[in-house]
Amino acid sequence: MNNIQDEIKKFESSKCEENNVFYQAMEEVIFSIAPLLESDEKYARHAILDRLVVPDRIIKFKVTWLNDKNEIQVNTGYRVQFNNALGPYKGGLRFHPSVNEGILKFLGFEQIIKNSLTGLPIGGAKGGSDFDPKGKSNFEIMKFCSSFMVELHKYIGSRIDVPAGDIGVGSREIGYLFGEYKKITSSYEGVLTGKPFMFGGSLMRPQATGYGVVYFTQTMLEIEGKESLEGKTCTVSGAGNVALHAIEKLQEIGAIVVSCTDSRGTIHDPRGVDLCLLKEIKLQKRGSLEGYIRVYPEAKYIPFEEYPEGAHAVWDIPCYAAFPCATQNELTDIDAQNLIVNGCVSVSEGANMPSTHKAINDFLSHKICFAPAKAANAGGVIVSEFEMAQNASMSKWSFEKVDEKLKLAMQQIVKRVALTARDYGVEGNYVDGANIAGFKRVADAMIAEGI
Ligand code: NDP
Ligand code: 2IT
Repeated sequence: MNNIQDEIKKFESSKCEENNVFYQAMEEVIFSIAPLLESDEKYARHAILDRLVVPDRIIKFKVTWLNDKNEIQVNTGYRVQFNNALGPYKGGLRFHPSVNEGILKFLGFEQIIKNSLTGLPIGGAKGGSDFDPKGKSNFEIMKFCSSFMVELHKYIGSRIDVPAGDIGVGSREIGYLFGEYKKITSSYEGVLTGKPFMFGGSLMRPQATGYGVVYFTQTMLEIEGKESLEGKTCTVSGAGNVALHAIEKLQEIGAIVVSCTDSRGTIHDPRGVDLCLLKEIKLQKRGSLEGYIRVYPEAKYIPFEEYPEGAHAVWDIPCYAAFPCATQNELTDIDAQNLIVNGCVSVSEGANMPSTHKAINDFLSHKICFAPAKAANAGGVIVSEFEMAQNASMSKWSFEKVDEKLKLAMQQIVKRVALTARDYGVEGNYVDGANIAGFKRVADAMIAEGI
């Protein structure tokens, strides 16, 4: 391996639009780990970077299924098995029309470093399909999931690769996928996590990512000598699994959450959002957030198209702490400037890579406490690993036990990241701290395992 600039040049020359988000994720890691690579030549000698940025394999397959009108539908399915140096491939499945190989490579790459940071024995992977679950009946979801698993089952297993949920994939989809896996293989094993509780799911898996982001933020604010979240105004984006559970925990600890978003618009309710109503609209009815203002006409609904290009209404609301929990690149440099000008003290990423590169640089240069996704949203995969442990030992842990272990794991990640940043001369920079600590563990395992 040559120097960092050569590495970047090499990746630049092979860039294509589909891979933009993958390069964004990769470049961030490469820049962060430069001091580690310079201080220890073994990583170059073992060509770790060259080996780490190429997935072990990418599985791509056709998914054919029948809709409710008995018409044949065709989608593409993927599984990117990125790296299993630390344990079985592990990472979610995303069902969304935007899914392509580049998005799954970015998510799989982030997952390697995230899973490494947890200190648990799990490798990195991601998968999914361009299938759009919106507007589909339960039967259509079931038929799609069955067809998807007819192909995917060949490549997964409780000690091989253990998929879970992500955007568009929750316990309903995991249930159908598990049912089909069991039918094909006759094996009742913990091959997927995020299962419904009644057949092997862990208590608290649905809450884990959202709660974990809040636990991370509490510890980070304490370490950085900032005021706690209690009584503070917080903004959250998204209105799915991660966002709603982040809101739930924030409200439980006494913060006032004044916003959420979905793919069409933003709700701003200065008195604090009504979480029960949000759950009814988004989880039960799977509807649009616009329904919120029919119940609370004094709240504001701002459709996305009504906001200037490149900016988002949710990040223009004054807050103490911001929690982007929807999707990648949903927080731009314009949004970062708005948050900074409005006095925001901390930004914690619940979604994967929600902040653009420029936005992150703005936060870091203004000394905003910035919790990067691969550290802050690790709660989901941590409880997934707890689910694997429960399945393997045929046991069930109580809600309190899982919650306690999750809290401890998140606190340990914050400390690991903060200490690593300090050791490498970038105190307070949790981006570099997370990338260096996550990279180092997986790189050392790769060296010990040989080529
Ligand atoms: P869900 O499908 O439950 O929810 C996604 C939410 O984000 C929905 O409200 C959706 O709106 C909204 N959304 C999706 N795309 C956009 C967009 N382009 N602009 C604005 N809003 C959008 O997914 P999750 O909550 O599980 O995932 C959210 C993020 O968290 C993702 O980045 C995911 O990778 C990450 N993550 C998830 C984990 C998990 O355990 N589930 C673990 C760690 C990270 P609508 O309702 O209109 O579709
Ligand atoms: O991005 C993520 O960490 C997830 N979607 C959860 C992965 C998992 O295996 O639980």
